[in-house]
Amino acid sequence: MKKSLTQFLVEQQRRENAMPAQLRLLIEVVARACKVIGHTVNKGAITGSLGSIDQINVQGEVQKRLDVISNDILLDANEWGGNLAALASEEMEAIHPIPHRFPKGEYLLVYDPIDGSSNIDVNGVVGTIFSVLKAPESVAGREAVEADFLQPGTQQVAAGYAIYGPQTLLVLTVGTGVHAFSLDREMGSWVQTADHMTIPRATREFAINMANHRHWEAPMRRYIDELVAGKEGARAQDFNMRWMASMVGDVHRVLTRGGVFMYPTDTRPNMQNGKLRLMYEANPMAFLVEQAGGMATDGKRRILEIQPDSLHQRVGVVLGSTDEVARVAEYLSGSA
Ligand code: AHM
Ligand code: MG
Repeated sequence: MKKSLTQFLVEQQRRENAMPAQLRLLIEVVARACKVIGHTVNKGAITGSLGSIDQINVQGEVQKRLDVISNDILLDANEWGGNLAALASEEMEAIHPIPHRFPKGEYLLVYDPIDGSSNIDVNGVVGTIFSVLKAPESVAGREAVEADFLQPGTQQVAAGYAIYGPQTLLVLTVGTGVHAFSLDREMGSWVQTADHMTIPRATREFAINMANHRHWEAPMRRYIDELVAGKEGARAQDFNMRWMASMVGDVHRVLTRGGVFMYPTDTRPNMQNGKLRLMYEANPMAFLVEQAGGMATDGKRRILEIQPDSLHQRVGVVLGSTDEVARVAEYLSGSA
């Protein structure tokens, strides 16, 4: 019989430097919520979950109905369980401390309930990204505040994503490699289908939104132009391009067969800090990518070492196969 998520987590708990029981329970609750989100994504128009609602989120983006539904599913599943001191999400401007009627736990959960929202209505790949941090000890005697969340990604104790594609998968790290679990719909359980996923150092595949080419800084344009020039250019080899407009989908491909994924900062006034969010997009993905032997940088700094100064802060992202990520970083830092 294949290993279930529960068995995997119990084994992690029994290791030396074991994962605490509260963290295991928290991951189980998140995984359960992702099953419900996956079910809702799958039902689509049958249950009326597609389309936009008349509401703008903190990022100034029109919220999709599924963004709001999925945010509520994660909130409802997690707030009563006693594992968290607070939650925060792309879809909520402020953090959500655990209400007084529920016991408070030791962890903080940050998530993007539906990443790749523009894919919802076209039946493209979407996912849920999450990151778990330990709350400062002082939180035991007071209400959690945003400052408690502002820890660099190196402090994450778990991170992962659920991907709602042809198969529904949960890809997880608790700092002991990257492991994938497939949702067996008939059984209703997560079954381990990959362990110690690794990203090859070298790749000939890249992912970037080429429509932004004219806005990029010169070093970024140089790097991509060299890839596109293929055999006839400076790299003397052909590269292939993929872009799913869903970070979960694109990063899943990178974890599966290698590649370099980029959403760089650019010269537009609203893009000088990039598009993707540090705390619930870049950090969890950077943790996974590093655990799989890859590299993740904003072009100049290791993403996991960036000290956040606000919950919804954005960051440039270059991640994946080490040889290519290192080359982009060299170009961007002016050392090549
Ligand atoms: P979202 O969280 O609002 O869905 O935005 C993040 C998404 C990423 O999943 C994806 O890599 C990127 O935005 C796509 O951007 P673009 O529409 O510029 O291709
Ligand atoms: Mg989103």
